[in-house]
Amino acid sequence: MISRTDLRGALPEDLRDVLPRADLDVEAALEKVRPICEDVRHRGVAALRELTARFEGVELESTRVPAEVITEALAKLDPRVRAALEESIRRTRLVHRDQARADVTTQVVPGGTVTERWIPVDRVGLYVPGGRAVYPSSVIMNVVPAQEAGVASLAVSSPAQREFGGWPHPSILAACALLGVDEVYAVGGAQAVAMFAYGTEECRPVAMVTGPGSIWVAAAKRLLKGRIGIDSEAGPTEIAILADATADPVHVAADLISQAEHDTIAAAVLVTDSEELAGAVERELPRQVAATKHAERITEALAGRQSGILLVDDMEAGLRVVDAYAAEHLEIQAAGAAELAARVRNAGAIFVGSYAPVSLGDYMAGSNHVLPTGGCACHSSGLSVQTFLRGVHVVDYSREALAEAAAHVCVLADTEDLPAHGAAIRARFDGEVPS
Ligand code: HSO
Ligand code: ZN
Repeated sequence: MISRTDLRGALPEDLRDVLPRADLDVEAALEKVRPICEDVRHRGVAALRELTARFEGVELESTRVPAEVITEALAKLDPRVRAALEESIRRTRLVHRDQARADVTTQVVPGGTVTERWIPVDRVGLYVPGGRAVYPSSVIMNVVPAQEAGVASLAVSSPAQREFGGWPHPSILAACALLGVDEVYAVGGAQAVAMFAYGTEECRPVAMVTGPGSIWVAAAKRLLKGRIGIDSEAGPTEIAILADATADPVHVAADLISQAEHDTIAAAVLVTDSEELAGAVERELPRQVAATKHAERITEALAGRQSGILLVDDMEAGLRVVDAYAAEHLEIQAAGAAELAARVRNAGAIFVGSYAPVSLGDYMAGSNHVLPTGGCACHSSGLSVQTFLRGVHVVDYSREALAEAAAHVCVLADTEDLPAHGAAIRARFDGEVPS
């Protein structure tokens, strides 16, 4: 059901060759989404209507979801689901509120200061997938950090669904209502990203698009990056577990399965120095998979080349492997889990010990679940308040403070053969370099 690779003995210098990884070809998808984005750019709502009819089989009256459809979705929401969403919002807000950045002023010289001012992005478009993956929890994970950052204008887009009157899934709409988001569009895939980037007759353009999605959404984000800001490209879900002989194989198997449940190309990786645990997990997986609702999908994900059990000599080697893998989610189920976790350098989020499974983080830990995948955790972070802020340097120097810097500026300007730079300084001192 899951492959096993023995990495005991000397680990290769470049671990990337031996790590399980799907090859997701976003580049190839670019060529397919380019004409879609161009079409939306030039024909706006007419293009969106045609694309929605083609891909979703829905004839849209308008791309914007009417207010009463959103209100009704909340009114009909199962009270248990409502309570869980509200508690998730509360916890996520607690964590993200603490991420607020204070402006910092540095006095560089007397009379010369630089202030870093944090300014929220003005308008953000949040993409929420539909189809098989209908995640109201992802609405929370996108909206809360944007709101806590102070983003003034927020729009959500999610695919039109035939079985729900042509509007996005009601649980998505209800989550929007709970979060106070009333600008929602029934547009999915690459065309939603293009709608946000270029704007249409019904949707003002945004400065930034965030949120997970299919390979088409990832490709559209890559294509339109620059025109719009994006969060990191979200690929299929990944879980890596670093575990030793003390880990409970029942927990380990359950957690691998939990993320494999997302997608046939989701990745589930166990890194362990215990042959016994590896064997126990191998025996446990089929037993648990057989009892799950999405057994077929999970089996395919576990058996895929992106998943596997990696046997290492010890936890030191394990740390090297998980750092090279840079998982979206990394669980540490081992003795001294907190100490090991403190030494990890590359992971989207780290889950410490037996009682912090990824599923908790997906819904209720307060942490964010929109995280870098595909190894991007070595250079990027998950969604946070910071994602939606820009740090702007505000430079304020007095005449005296400029005079004091003038000679150095002029020397460097001459060194770079940019004499007009120096002249701009001298112009303030009657053409002379003040001494
Ligand atoms: N594990 C997914 C998020 C999610 N799980 C949503 C359940 N619903 C990516 O972090
Ligand atoms: Zn999940």
